[in-house]
Amino acid sequence: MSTRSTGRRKHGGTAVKIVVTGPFSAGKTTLIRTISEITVLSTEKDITDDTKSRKAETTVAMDFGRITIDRDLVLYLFGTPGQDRFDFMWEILGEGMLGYILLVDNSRQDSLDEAVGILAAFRKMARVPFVVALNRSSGIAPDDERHVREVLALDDEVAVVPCDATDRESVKAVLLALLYSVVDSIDAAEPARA
Ligand SMILES: Nc1nc2c(ncn2[C@@H]2O[C@H](COP(=O)(O)OP(=O)(O)OP(=O)(O)O)[C@@H](O)[C@H]2O)c(=O)[nH]1
Ligand SMILES: [Mg+2]
Repeated sequence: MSTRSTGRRKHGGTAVKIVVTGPFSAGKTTLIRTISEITVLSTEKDITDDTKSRKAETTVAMDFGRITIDRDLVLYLFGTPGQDRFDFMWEILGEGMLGYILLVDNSRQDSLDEAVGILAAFRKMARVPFVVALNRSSGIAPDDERHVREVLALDDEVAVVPCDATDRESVKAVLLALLYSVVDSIDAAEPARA
């Protein structure tokens, strides 16, 4: 499948697709709502199974938001469902993405464990840049980062960044980390001509 596509927009800027994925209740919908300049289209439904004790609603199809970086670049943000009974949506939403954010709830070990399978599915789907954002954390201790890198088997070039999905500046920093990774991957693929 195609792994990277960009759309030219009317005024000449570029629109790219970014996916926000991660385990159940990691904060994906919150992150997109925090940063989006348009009202986020969310498909949340009441939870009826035993995960109800954790929260009332879950994303069943997708979240959709938009953020204009500057006149040349607009990001379309697609949030996935976190529950694996909706995992058929991951591939649909991943089609054509420039890169993705793997959001993990840093306050719960089971969130990191759940992220392993999601990352495996995304890596299989597309070889595009991604960053790991640790939600509900203002900073990351070196030991915590080592642990996350080990559990997710991350290459050195994959950034692991702290995140507060309720804070606009924090979400911006996560998106920037992803955009830097995208630029680095383009530089690596196209070495400067002598
Ligand atoms: N304190 C704090 N709460 C957060 C943060 N991010 C999310 N939450 C809360 O955590 C709960 C889950 O957040 P959601 O945004 O629904 O998580 P999700 O990843 O979209 O969940 P699913 O779609 O069910 O997988 C909500 O009650 C949020 O208000 C955060 O950074 N800090
Ligand atoms: Mg959600």
